[in-house]
Amino acid sequence: MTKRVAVIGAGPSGLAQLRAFQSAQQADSEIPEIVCFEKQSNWGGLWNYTWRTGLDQYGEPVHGSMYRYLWSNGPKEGLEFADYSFEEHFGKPIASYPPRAVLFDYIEGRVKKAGVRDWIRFNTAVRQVSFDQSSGQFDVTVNDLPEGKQYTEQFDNVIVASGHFSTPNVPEFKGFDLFPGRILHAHDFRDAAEFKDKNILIIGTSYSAEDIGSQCWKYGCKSVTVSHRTAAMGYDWPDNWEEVPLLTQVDGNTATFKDGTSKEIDAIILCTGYLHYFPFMAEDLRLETNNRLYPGNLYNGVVWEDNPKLMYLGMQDQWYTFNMFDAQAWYARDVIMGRLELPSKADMRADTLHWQAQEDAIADDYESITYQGDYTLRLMAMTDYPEFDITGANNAFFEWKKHKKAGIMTFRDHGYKSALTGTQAPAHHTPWKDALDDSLDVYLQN
Ligand code: FAD
Ligand code: NA7
Repeated sequence: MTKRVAVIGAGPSGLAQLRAFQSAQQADSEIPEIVCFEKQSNWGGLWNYTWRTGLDQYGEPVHGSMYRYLWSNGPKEGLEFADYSFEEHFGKPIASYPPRAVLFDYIEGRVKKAGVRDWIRFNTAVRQVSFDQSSGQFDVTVNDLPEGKQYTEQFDNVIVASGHFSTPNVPEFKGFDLFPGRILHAHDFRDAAEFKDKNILIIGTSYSAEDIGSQCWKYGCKSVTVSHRTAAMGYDWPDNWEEVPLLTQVDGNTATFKDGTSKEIDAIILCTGYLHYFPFMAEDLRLETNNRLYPGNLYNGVVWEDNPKLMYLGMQDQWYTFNMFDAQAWYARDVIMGRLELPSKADMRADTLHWQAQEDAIADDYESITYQGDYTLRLMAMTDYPEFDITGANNAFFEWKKHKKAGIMTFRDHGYKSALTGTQAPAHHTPWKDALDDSLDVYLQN
């Protein structure tokens, strides 16, 4: 009997898994039956933009956290699929920081070519996954949302690729209940134009804080104040930016910070990160971790050590994205197809603890990038995923870091060399700060 594999989510990680199996099939291997469950009506995960926030038309929590005008926050040379270059997709070299619509087009191009859309059951939310010891299979209960029908099927393997930047981490600060303006989490941020002429307060100092602040600045907010818990970002910000210590309270429109200073603000955007949240997984199968490079209990960052028939993709904090998900998906495929053997549970656990200790010893972002590059390389070396120049990709990230330091509002005007084709990306035709129309057509006019 053919094995059945369930993939949860058709974002970049889930699609990597479909492409991994399809590439084995293309090479004449017999592959398991693959069923991918996707709760949205289209593929692309976070890259499938939605205007919706809160609950969707079926009462499901909206997955999307992306906003209009989002451009890649790192160079595309760090995420390029090794089996499908940007040049192959667009038919010409393009600049290094594509807007969301351009990256969506690229993600979609590879899976359209692979012809795997029929493997996906769209509008289908996974509700419960449990393991039946007697049958040695998983029971996967799903809800066909438009039909309102719930059903359960059995699978030999389950691959969770449902992402972890969707369920917001929402702290509360004193005075929020009486604040007269809007308070939202980055997950619900959609259009910077809403904050034109407003004084905004951002809490947090990571990607969302930096990029949502930059978006609001680009589209005409009056001022940006960024409040940090641990340390300021320290970039050379425009004149109407200020970095301040952690918020202690708001009183009307007045925000007060840990150093006793205060400011008048109109809106508060919590860029305070996300939770790894998998309520549909039985407790003994549920990954619980903070946002880190090497989550626990996952051998090689993928295999659930307590039950290796279960895998998780893309659960790491991310410098590398699409190509790392690919390396994981090819690895998961080969474990499922019996091409790779796993060590004992004790050895898997010891290996994970070893890599977590290495992660804990990382001193700075450069080491962090190298660590994740090395991890991706280790996985790639175990499968037939096409090798690419990881050192070259690391270098693109290193240059990106330096360009950010040199100019936080100009770093996206730089181009890098593809680690795949060696092609140097052209500069975009318009500086990022002036490129208000970031549609696919306009972006590709270079
Ligand atoms: P996701 O893209 O989150 O996809 C998960 C999929 O699973 C979704 O389609 C969802 O609908 C589905 N799903 C979830 N739960 C269920 C369920 N119960 N049943 C069925 N389906 C389900 N990365 C970059 O490389 N560059 C960037 O510039 C960049 N910008 C980002 C900006 C923001 C605001 C955020 C939040 C993330 C950004 N990322 C960026 C990182 C992002 O995590 C990855 O690019 C990528 O989208 C992760 O892919 P994924 O498939 O693991 O998860
Ligand atoms: P991250 O990268 O997980 O960062 C979360 C930020 O939120 C980080 O600066 C935290 O500060 C801060 N945080 C978390 N909780 C609090 C509280 N209670 N108070 C103050 N500050 C807090 O999330 P992002 O949304 O920025 O990025 C996620 C992905 O989206 C990323 O991969 C990008 O590709 C886009 P800390 O440093 O811990 O003090």
